[in-house]
Amino acid sequence: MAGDNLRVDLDRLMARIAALAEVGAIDGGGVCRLALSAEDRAGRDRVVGWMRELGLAVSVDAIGNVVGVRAGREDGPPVMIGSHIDTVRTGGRYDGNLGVLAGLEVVQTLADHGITTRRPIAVAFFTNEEGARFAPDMMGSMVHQGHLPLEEMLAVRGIDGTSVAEGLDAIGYRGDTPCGDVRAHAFLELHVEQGPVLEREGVTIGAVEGVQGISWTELTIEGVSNHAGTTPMRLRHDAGFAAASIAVLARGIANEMGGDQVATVGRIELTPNLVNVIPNRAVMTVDLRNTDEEKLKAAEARLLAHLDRLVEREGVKITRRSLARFEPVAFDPGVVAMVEETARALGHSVRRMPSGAGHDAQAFAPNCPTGMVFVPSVGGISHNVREHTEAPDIGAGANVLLRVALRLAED
Ligand code: HGY
Ligand code: MN
Ligand code: MN
Repeated sequence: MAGDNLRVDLDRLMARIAALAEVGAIDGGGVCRLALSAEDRAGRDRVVGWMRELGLAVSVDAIGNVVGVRAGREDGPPVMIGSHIDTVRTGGRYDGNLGVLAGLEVVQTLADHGITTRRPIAVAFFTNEEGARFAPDMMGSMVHQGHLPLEEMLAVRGIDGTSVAEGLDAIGYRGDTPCGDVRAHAFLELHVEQGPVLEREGVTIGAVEGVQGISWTELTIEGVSNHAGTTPMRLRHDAGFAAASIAVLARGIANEMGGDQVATVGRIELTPNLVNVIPNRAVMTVDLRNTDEEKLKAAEARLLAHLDRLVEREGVKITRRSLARFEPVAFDPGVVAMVEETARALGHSVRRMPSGAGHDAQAFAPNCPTGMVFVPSVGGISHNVREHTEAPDIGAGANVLLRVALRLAED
C-alpha cells in the first residue's frame, strides 16, 4: 500500500511538543493550561498557527472546538485525528498534546511525500477535555458529537465561578461554526497511557479496546461551626469529619471491590478552615470509575448509603451534584485490530487494554469507527509535571497513527 515505508519526522514532532510545552510552562517540566485560561488561548493560537502553516482549512465551533481539514482526492467526512491541549493544573506535556501534534505530524508527513489521501484528513483539538476547571470532562467533544447540549454546557460555571461562555469569549474562541458540523468517517487518538501497564510489561503500543465508566459527584456538606475546645463530641455537627469519613469510605469501596474499581477524592474545601473552629461546610468531589457499568453503579450506591448514615448520625446536611457520568465505551473492533496489526507490522510489541482515563475518542465511538493508540508512561505517572514518554516510543505511536490513518483514509 502507498506509504508502506512512510515514517514521521520524530525530531520535528518532539520540537513541536517542546514548543507547545513552553506555553503555560511550570516548574519541573510540566504545563498548566486550564481550559479557557489565558494560557489555553496562547496554546490554541500556537497550534492554530501550525494548522494554517500546513494549509489546513481551520474552523472554530460554538464551544471552541478547533478542526483543521486537509483536503482529500474526494470530498466527504474526514478521517479525524484529535485530542486536547488543555491540561490539569499540574499537567505534563504529553497528555492530550501528543495526540494533537502527532496529527499535525501525520499531515505534514503526507505533504512532504506528496500524498493526497482519498478521504480528507482532519486534525482537531477539543475544548475542556480535562474537566478540571469546568465539569464534565470531554465537554467539547461530547457537545461536538451530540451527547451534551451546547447551551447547557455554555452555562456551566467552573470552580472559579466563570461560565464556559464567559471563558470562551474571554479567549476569543467562541466560534461561529455549528457544533458537530464536521462528521468524521473515523476517529483516531494517540495518547500516553497515563498508567503503569505498558512499561511494567515492556510493551511499546497499547491497542485500546475502550474507556471505563466515569462517575464524578460534588458533595456540599453543611454542619455547624463551633468551638473546637468547648463543644462536647456528642453535640458536634462536623462537616470536616463527614468529608474525611467519605474519603475513607471511597478508598474502602475500591479496596473491597478490587478489580478495576478506583476511587479518588481530589478536592476538599473546608470552611472556615481554621485550626480551632469545627468546620460548618465542606465541598468535595468523589471520582469513581470501573470498566463494568453494574459495578460502577454498585459503588455509587454504597457511597449514597454512607451519605444517608452520615446525615443521620452527624446531623449534617449533604447536597449532591453530578459533575460527570459516562458509561464504559467500547472502541470499534476493526480499528482496534488495525492498530494491533499495524504495530506488529512496524515491529513493535503491542497489547490490547482498556483506558483508565477518559478521552475525547469516547465521544466519537458511538458515531463512527473509533480507536486509540497508547504509548508507555514512564513510572505510570500522569497529571503530574514528571509525566514522561521516551522519544522512540512517541515515534512508534506516531507511526502507528500515520499508518492506520492512511488505511482508513483510503478504504
Ligand atoms: O479525568 C480524566 O480521565 C481525563 O483526564 N479527563
Ligand atoms: Mn488526556
Ligand atoms: Mn488528563
